[in-house]
Order: sequence, then C-alpha cells, then structure tokens
Amino acid sequence: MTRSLDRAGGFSTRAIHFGYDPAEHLGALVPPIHTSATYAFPDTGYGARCFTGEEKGYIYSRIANPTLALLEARLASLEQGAGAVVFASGMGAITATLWSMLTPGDEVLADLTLYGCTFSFLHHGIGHFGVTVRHVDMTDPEQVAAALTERTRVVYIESPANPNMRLADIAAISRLSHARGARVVVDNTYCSPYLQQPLVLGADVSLHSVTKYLGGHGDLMAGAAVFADAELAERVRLYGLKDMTGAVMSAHDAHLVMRGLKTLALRMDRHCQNAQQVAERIAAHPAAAVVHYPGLPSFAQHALAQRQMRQMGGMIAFELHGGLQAGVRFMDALRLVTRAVSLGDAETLAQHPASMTHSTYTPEERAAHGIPEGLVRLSIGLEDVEDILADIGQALDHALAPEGAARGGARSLSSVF
Ligand code: 7XF
Repeated sequence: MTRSLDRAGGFSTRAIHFGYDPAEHLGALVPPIHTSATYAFPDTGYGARCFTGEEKGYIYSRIANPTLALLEARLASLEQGAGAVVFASGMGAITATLWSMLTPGDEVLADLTLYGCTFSFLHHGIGHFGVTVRHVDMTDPEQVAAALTERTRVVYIESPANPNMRLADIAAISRLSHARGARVVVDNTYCSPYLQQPLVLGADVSLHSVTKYLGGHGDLMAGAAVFADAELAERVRLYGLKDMTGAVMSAHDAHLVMRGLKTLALRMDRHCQNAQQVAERIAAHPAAAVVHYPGLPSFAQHALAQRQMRQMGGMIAFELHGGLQAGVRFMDALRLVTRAVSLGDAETLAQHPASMTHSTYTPEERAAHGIPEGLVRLSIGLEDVEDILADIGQALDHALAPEGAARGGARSLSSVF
C-alpha cells in the first residue's frame, strides 16, 4: 500500500499528509502546483471517453485539476465525507451547491440568521427562479419539524450563525429533515472541520468559506463543499461548478490552503483559548450589555455547544449599553484590533454587522432575523492574548458613555454615521 492510500492517522496527521506520497512526485515534500488549464489526450478516442465519463482522466481545470483534487481529498478525509469540491470563494460553494440541489417548485427551509450574501442569494438570487425560501428559528428543532413540507428539499443552517452566534442542533435537525425527505446543508465556516463535523452529526453537506480559518492568513479567497453522498458531490461538480457558476479555485490558492491546513488544529486551539479569555473579559466589563460566546456559561446554548463542538470557537458577538453609538465608540477606539470584515485570520478583527456584513438585509429584516443594530462582532486572532485584552479593555472603557452623550440604543444607522 502506498502512503497516499493510507487513511489512518489523527486530524493533524491527515491535514498534513493525506492523499500524497512524495515518492510519486520526484520526492517533492510539498505537492506540486498544477497550473495547466487543459490536458493532452493521447488519442481522440481517449478524449471522447473522458467526456462521457468512461475514462477518469483530467480534461480541463474547470472540471478537475490534480492540485485541487488533493485538497478535495484532504477536506473529505477531515470531515469524513464521501467527496468534496473546492471553489473560488465561499459564495461559489454555496451558490453552486444550491443551484445543483434545487429546481423550481422546491422549498428551502433556512434558519433565521444567515451571513448577509447567503441571505441575499436565497431571496434575490435563487428565489427569483421559482424556489421558495422560508425561515424558522432553528434553535428550536420543534419549529423545524412543524415547518417541513413535502416541497422542502434543503434545510439550511449556519451554526454558530454569522453574526449572532445562535446554534442549531445539527443531529436533531438532520434526523427530522431526513424523515421528511429533505437534505441538510450546514455552513461550517465558523468552526472549520477541526471544531465541528456536520456530516458525522448527520448532515448531508458541510460548506466552508475557505477564505477564513482553512486558509487562515487572510491572503486568499476560496470555498469548499464536503458531501456525505459522492453522487451529489459529482452533480455539484458537473453542474453547479462546471456549468452554473464556473467558480473554480486557482491551483496557487489550493497550494496556500494546503499550507494553511497543516497548522489548522494549532491555530484553532489558540483562537479558541484567546476568544474564551476575551469573552470573559468583555462579559465582566460594565459597558457590556450582552455577550454571545458559546464558551460562556451564560450562553443560552452552552450545553449544545459542548455536545456539538470540540471547542467553543474564535468568534464573539456583543452589544454594549448605549447600543449602536457605544458600539461605534468601541470600534473607533481600537488600536491593535483591526476594523475589517472577514474572520479566521491571524489578526484580531472587529466589524459592525448592521452596516457591513449584514447590510444586505433591510433594517426591518435585521430586526426580524435577530441582528441588532448595535451588535459588534470580533474574530479573535493569534496575537498574545494580553495585548488583545488590553486593547479591548481600553476600547470598552472608552465606549462607556462619555459625559453628556445620549444613550443611543434606538438610533438608526444614518443618524450615527
Ligand atoms: O465568498 P466568501 O469566501 O467571502 O464566503 C462567504 C461566506 C460564507 N459563509 C459564511 C458563514 C461567511 O461568513 C462568509 C463570508 N463572510 C465574511 C464575513 O462575515 O466577514 C465576508 C465579509 S463581507
């Protein structure tokens, strides 16, 4: 048996070695980057058989590429999937997967809170093509059970949800949904494969913005979908990727993602340790009104988080007394922590969902979907925790309403910016 066929080993061992044997590549320790867009056929018949699927050879890199294939095999191994497909972005993964799973007349049952562009794709993208979208509060599996109909093809979840950290019980919702013939798609971006394994919990598809923890360094855009069913993976590759979106990951980025994967477990351990301390510090500060972090005993779904996630993650959301205006004061006072969207980078990042990542919702939609105007989101990085704590501490002190400042909890965005 060659090393490349050896499926044994723990998470990090597979993240570093899975699917690759240097002996098959001139001894090269690091897998080569195959930049070729197209592949030579030894004769016409071989090329034709590749197109019918009788031969498994490479044809064209929008369909498959050896560097991407190695990353796909690694991701499938890490999440115990039957197959994986990688994409040019997380939105590429989400749109290609949903285009492939849904036809006019079908219904998507989605959790209340979703990342802004996912919400936008459902309502202003695929929703325009005869697919109905309904939202229920998936923190309560009973509401999912009551809402499923014979038209429900896809149940769509983020857990923890971007940006408010609400969790969904993936195992319970998968059981309920499968009993009614629906498939469960989980956006696992906030956890990465290291912290949560949706397919092991019973889901059908695990999606990632690889731009985040998997890449890990804020220097690439990429996405991935891991599937429990190899046939669905193939459909997404040959329809959603090849024909509908063309959202192909570049081989150079696949190389960077594999470099990031080698340290995923180490980085996640540190993100989680740092975030736990930061969440506790914010919760203890008089400026804080509410802190959403699964590792806090005050978190409503703390027990579910402990059951479902290996550790409690690197993301925190909170609201301050004084609402939106206090949140803006906090953000503008930050010195080390960087004001930026995205997450999962080495740098600690702070952003304001209502005016940034979730500005695709109307104010009324944000209110109905659990996204307060004053919510602040932190992606806790890998810096020394004392430095993160010091910066956040001084910014919280600053956010405590200065002399004479109005308490602005109910103010609109336009009156603040
Ligand atoms: O297409 P992308 O690689 O940016 O990934 C889209 C995406 C998908 N799922 C989740 C849970 C996400 O958070 C994202 C991207 N979110 C960034 C953020 O929330 O900061 C995007 C910045 S606008």
